[in-house]
Amino acid sequence: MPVALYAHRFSQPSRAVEILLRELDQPYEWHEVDFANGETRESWFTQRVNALQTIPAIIVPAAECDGRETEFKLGESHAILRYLCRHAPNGSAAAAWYPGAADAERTATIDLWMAWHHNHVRRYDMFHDIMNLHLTLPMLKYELQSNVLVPLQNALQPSLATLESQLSAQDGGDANTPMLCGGTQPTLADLTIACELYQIVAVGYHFDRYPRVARWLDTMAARHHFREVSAEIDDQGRTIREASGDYLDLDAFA
Ligand SMILES: N[C@@H](CCC(=O)N[C@@H](CS)C(=O)NCC(=O)O)C(=O)O
Repeated sequence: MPVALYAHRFSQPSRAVEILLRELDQPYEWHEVDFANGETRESWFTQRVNALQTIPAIIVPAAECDGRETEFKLGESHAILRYLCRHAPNGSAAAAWYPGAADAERTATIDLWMAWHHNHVRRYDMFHDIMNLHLTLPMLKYELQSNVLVPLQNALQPSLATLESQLSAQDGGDANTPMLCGGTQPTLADLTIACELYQIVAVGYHFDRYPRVARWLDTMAARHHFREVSAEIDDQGRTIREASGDYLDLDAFA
């Protein structure tokens, strides 16, 4: 039996996990969880899947675990991403994303950017409030833009500047786009941060003021599995832009 993935395509950490499973060519059983309507807080989910009440979450059947007689459950996307790389049947593909003991320094650098992701880029996640603005009454939309989205936009700028400077210090060779931890092979750090930023790009925000970030994100988004798993967020972004784009400052990072 394959790994069971509990997730939703509108959830950034869910997309990161699903893209990695595909990149590692690892079969999975898909279970969509309607997190926006509170399904992660229902007792079946809390008891059977993830006591932390969030997606993504995975359940690894006992037969797939190292010597365990019971299934193994795991939440928190970063923990899941690392676990999948450590236990992937295709070890060499996994090592490219997260080398582990084979390269302690590169792994530590990936860990650093993953930790940074949660405290910076994700902390100023705008998509959640863009959705709130999209779903609310027109008379409240300007208020949400100025009271909620502008502070998030401003708080995100230093993180984008940090990413710009990290990328400018990497060498991808003449024709290639460098990745966050050097070279042109993306790692878990690129995956998790790119999934986060991509969802506001899908709405129509662009990062012209941070050209290296823009180029890096384009390169990540052009990957086959990234594109496929992002199809729903692309559609949702387009819908928001068409219906509510006038209320958003889509040039905030231009
Ligand atoms: N730090 C967690 C964040 C997970 C998270 O916030 N998931 C959201 C969807 S993007 C969720 O499940 N929300 C449901 C809720 O808060 O009720 C991770 O990386 O997995």
